[in-house]
Amino acid sequence: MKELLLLNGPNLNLLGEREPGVYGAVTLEDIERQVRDICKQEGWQLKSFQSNHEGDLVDAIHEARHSSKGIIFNPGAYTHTSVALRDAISGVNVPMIEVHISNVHKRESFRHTSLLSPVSWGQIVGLGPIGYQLAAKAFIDHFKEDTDDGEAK
Ligand code: DHK
Repeated sequence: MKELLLLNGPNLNLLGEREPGVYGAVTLEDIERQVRDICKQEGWQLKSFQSNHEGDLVDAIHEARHSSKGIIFNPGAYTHTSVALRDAISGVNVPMIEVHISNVHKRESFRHTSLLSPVSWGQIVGLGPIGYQLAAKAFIDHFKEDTDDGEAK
């Protein structure tokens, strides 16, 4: 079965209570359920992981190279700082869609730069939590003719 990895970085475990004016009322659990439902309907499997620790996110990206067709990734604040996460994405042959709930370009200038965007397949920014679902649909559509389930041989 084809698999997607839903990866969330620091502070995204607090969705629903964290700055609701910026990030909304939807929790990470809600997002995982919504994305999992889309995957299920299309015969895909979803793996989901959140961490507040950069190295754990690097490890999850490395693991994805054995199993996942694509990575839906909100790196949180690491978007703007992490060479390690950028190198991890560059180092695995798994396309990544970068998702931001808020429109980072309307916010503080330090959020305008993403170290990850140049190594992403695409970005979805500022559409709220539905961005994660749109990313899943984009992957599923992209791989619809692909019969390889992505598992390591
Ligand atoms: C989430 C964060 O935690 C911030 O550090 C980013 C991003 C924006 C978001 O909009 O999902 O700057």
